[in-house]
Amino acid sequence: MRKANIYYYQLPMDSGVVLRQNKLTQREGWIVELMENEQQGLGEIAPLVGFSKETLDEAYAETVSRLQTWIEGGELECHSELPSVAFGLSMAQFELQGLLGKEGMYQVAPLCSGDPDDLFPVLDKMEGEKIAKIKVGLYEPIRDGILVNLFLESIPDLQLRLDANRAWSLDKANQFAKYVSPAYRSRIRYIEEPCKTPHESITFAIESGMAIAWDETLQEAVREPDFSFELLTGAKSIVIKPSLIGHIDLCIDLVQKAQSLGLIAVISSSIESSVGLCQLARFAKQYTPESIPGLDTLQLFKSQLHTAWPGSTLPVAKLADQALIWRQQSD
Ligand code: OSB
Ligand code: MG
Repeated sequence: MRKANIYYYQLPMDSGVVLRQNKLTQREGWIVELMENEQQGLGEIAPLVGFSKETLDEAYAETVSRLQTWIEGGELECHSELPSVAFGLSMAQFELQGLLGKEGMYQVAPLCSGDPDDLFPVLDKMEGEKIAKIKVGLYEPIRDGILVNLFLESIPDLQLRLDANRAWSLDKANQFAKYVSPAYRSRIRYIEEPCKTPHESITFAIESGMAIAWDETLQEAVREPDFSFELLTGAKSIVIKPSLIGHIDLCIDLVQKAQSLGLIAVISSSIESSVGLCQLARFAKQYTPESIPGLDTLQLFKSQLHTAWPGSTLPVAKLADQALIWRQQSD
């Protein structure tokens, strides 16, 4: 017998979370629950406002039609033009089939605001490499350069991932690079999307000698009909956000292509609830055990959902207390 449920969740966020132009005061999405032969699989389908092209309603409509076919005995079609749907359905099926590893990589790269003092206690608890992520490009490049120097100077074994979200012109990116002491540059693992265009970012990488990573460019590239991974090799790393990329088979394929070409793949969050986030930690342990995932986004929530992130002190809301919007079972 097959059973499927779709829950709607709404979780309060820390009031200070700003994403692009939007202030995110709550996060909402769908949790799909599949059951068959005493097995269960969960999937989170949560388009992120400002980042996903699809809306919550579009994702819901597509999800219902896929689940309906599955309940009637057909295949669960997990491929979709809507990345959040492809990710959530494929992950639910992956878990249902027992293919998702049990262990997770819960050691993540801390996302830090502006103060090195906040980072010390977190880094103290990190085993192995100490890697943190800082957003840049929000203020003047000189300020970012000074801040990065300050972090690297005050924490000698720290390495940084920076993320400019395409904020800089080539000129501003070069100004930033100029302000980072040459002695510290090698401790910047990469800058994600430094410039407005991928072309400028590559020019920046060549001119400055600093490594770059693709995030937005990867999301755009995989949607191209004649996508070729080779076009991405100007970067040192790729950041894979499965909710924005799509089917986990595509994510696995990207990880393997990256590894075969000497790029590092970093599994990252699209601010999923702890349901999706814990699955991403398990996925990262399974497929990218060498690279610390970018999953430090639970701290943006006021509550977890269903699955508790190891070590988190946030309260855990029950799935059964969320709105059960749709349910079906086969005869
Ligand atoms: O800019 O990389 C981003 C989360 C949601 C939307 C966009 C971004 C992010 C993150 C996730 O930064 C955390 C990480 O990558 O470490
Ligand atoms: Mg990014």
